[in-house]
Amino acid sequence: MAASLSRFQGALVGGVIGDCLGSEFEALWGQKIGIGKVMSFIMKVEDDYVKTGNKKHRRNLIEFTDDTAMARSVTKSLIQNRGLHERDMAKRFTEEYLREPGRGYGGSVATVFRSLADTNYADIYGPARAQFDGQGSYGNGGAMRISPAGVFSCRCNLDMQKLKEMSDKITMITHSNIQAIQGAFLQCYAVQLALRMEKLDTNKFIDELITTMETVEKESKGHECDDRPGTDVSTTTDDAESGTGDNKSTQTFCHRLNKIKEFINRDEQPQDTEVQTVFKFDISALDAVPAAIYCFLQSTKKIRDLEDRNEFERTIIYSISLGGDTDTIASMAGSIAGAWYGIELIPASWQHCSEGAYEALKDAKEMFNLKMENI
Ligand code: F2R
Ligand code: MG
Ligand code: MG
Ligand code: MG
Repeated sequence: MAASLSRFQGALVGGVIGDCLGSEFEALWGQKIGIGKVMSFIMKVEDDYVKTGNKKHRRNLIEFTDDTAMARSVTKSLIQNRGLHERDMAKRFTEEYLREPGRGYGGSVATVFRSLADTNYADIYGPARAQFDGQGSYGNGGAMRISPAGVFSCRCNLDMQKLKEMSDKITMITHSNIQAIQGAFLQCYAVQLALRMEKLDTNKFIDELITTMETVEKESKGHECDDRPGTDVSTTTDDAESGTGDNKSTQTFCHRLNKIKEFINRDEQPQDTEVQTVFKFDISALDAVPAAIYCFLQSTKKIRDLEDRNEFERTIIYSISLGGDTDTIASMAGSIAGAWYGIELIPASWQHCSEGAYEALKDAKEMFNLKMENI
């Protein structure tokens, strides 16, 4: 079944809202946030909307960050070119960064943009490959912007393999590390799946992600999807050293996805500390993407202290409350939730206060109305 306009809009606007609202808490690394603090902030946003209504000049517009800046480039490039045009995409990322470098970009990705501009885009993928002494960035910057590609894929019926090719190419413009590439694909595929699934079945959803990532991780040499001790799948810090009890065998997307399945099938909502220990909510793609998927799926059920909030609202508030990379995780969870529930579940007040939400609404319509025969 073809996805509706409402779900296209939900996916793109949901991503912007998560970024804007989550960015208020992004700087609080290591601090406990919790539902109470997020709710105080959300209630101020909603109160402000009641006072200012639909006035054209919004008083407290919350600015979007790099997540939305880059996602917008993905959206606009795919629309303009009716598909992937790597040079155009790289140019949009770079020009956007050079126009507004203060949007809270990752610590190292600016090097890629400067190098692309300095070399006049001679080698689109070269600068990213050179990052971190040739290891490439494992940051979540590829995943945080990829959702529009998942939406676009529903317009031109891309199968899994073609979607992966597109996602990989968009990601590799800035991120060449295998974890960043796989994490971006997982996010992209989750958005596509949310858009095309007719019935809300969380176990079917997570099972399809697990099956898909088993294939993806098996195909990547040295990244087998199993828990054999010693499987060398990580270029991040071995968590055994950091006292979390993890080891390299847990550093796969499949391992995290299976944890999600276990968590969402419990009778009781897991304690925050347990969730944070397993998913970490960090800046790496391996931590952030499963964290976002978990928040979305757990929020299909009631969340403690959020009994009077709808499923989309729960997804965003719960994601932010768990701390860490709040803008990015809420943005990715927001895209999946928006794709699943549609624009109707996104409060008008949240859209009103978030810079870029109305533009995302328009972009989604444009993408939805693309003529199939031209693609
Ligand atoms: N940068 C942030 N948040 C920090 C606070 C911003 C604040 N508002 C401000 O303005 O100062 N958020 C944004 O960055 C994340 C996406 O990052 P991206 O695009 O992946 O960037 P980068 O630079 O490639 O990687 C991020 C950091 O990860 C570490 N790292 C990555 N790969 C590594 C490797 N192979 N070896 C060692 N370290 C590696 C580095 O510390 C990088 O700087 C999103 O959260 C977005 O919201
Ligand atoms: Mg950001
Ligand atoms: Mg950094
Ligand atoms: Mg972030």
